[in-house]
Amino acid sequence: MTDTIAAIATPPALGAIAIIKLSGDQSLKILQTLTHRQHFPPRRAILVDCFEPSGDLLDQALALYFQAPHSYTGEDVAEIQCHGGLLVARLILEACLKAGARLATSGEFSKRAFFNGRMDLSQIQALQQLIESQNASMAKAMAKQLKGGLQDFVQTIRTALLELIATAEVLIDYAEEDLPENLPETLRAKMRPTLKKLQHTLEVSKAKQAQLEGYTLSIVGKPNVGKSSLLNALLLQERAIVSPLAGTTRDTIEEVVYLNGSCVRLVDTAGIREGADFVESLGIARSKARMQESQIILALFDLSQEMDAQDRHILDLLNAQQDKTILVILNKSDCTPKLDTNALLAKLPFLKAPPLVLSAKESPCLPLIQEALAPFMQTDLPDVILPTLSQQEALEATIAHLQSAQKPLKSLELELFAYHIKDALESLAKLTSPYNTEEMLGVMFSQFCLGK
Ligand SMILES: Nc1nc2c(ncn2[C@@H]2O[C@H](COP(=O)(O)OP(=O)(O)OP(=O)(O)O)[C@@H](O)[C@H]2O)c(=O)[nH]1
Ligand SMILES: [Mg+2]
Repeated sequence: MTDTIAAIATPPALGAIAIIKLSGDQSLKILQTLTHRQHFPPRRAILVDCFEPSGDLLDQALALYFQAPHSYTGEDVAEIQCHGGLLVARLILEACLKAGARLATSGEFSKRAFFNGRMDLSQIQALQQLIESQNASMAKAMAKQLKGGLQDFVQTIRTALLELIATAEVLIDYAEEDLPENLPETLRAKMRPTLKKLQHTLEVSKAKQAQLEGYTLSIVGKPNVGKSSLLNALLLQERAIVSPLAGTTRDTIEEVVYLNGSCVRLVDTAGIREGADFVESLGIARSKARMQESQIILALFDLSQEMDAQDRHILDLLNAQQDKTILVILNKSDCTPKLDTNALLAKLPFLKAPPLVLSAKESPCLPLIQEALAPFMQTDLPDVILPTLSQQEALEATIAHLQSAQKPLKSLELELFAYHIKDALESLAKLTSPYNTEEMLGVMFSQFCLGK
């Protein structure tokens, strides 16, 4: 990979600056060609003029040169920060291409960083998740991981497993009567904290997936309870049509809001009722589907009306969604109350949050709902979180191998025990590096003094 790649690193939109990046052996030479300037001390911002090959001036810019291996990719890297806009950066990029660079493919800078050992796989993945993250605390966790948090985690587990193998291997050749008493229990006890740690990390990683992807919150209820009014109140704008006619909203309406530090997809749904016409029924089917896909449900009931069959139908639907965060909202608190709220809540004994009494018309809905949902949108994240499915699978495999290792312990088959632990090590290595596990194990074992 000795060719030099170039790309515009900033989004194609109007902004104050745009950045063109170069990486590869020719980076400095291309920079010199473009700027008609020879001297670029590394890691210094230099004010330069950028010229087209024809000699026409393109822009005044800041240029930075990073000498290999002290750069993001580990190669010679140059950056040109020019004025933002749709055209200037493109023209500078074209000039770079004419001067000998090749257009980079997506992710190619990071790929080079990986192959040059500047970042391991976990850091690349953390970087990707950091860019994609929809929520502030997840972004922080990923930034930590980018600095090597996952590597430290893997290293700690690896050391613990290597110790287990060492203990087992020393004893493999011993006659059974010479083995220490309670050996299976000793080894199992040694293994327990590691296994617990892995299981906890897996659980948390799966549970926090929603925080990475952003929550979906659906507003459900029978027709006319004020769902669209609540959506508008939360968006602080008249997004959905509100009317006293039951069945006003016929399709789902979705908007993204920023709630408790997370991007939340807010879904207003068609009021759920029996006996609706064909089109409304299609809308109702969508309401139910969106409700099932949500992590959080705002279930609306009308305080100004007595409970009816439609409300009871909603209660049945909620009963089938007990694993979700359900916030019951008793709306129209500005009207004379007729709803028997005790009877209603008795049908929902599994609720984790107390019901919220409000008026979508008159209450400050956004702060009220934000506060009510805060405990369910916890933003404290552990040091290590595995955001990708392949990492979660690697961890699951590690746990499975450790569990398999427990069986041969009973019959004191130490060789088989060590074999499973080695498998666990191999799966564990996939968290940070997808290949070369064989070689890595070789190095690790050579550092480890068996029989000590
Ligand atoms: N008094 C009072 N009226 C409300 C309140 N919230 C909504 N309404 C009224 O209730 C009626 C229905 O409101 P919508 O927001 O359209 O109700 P919806 O649940 O979206 O209804 P569908 O889309 O038909 O399912 C409208 O006339 C609203 O003005 C409230 O808190 N107090
Ligand atoms: Mg509506």
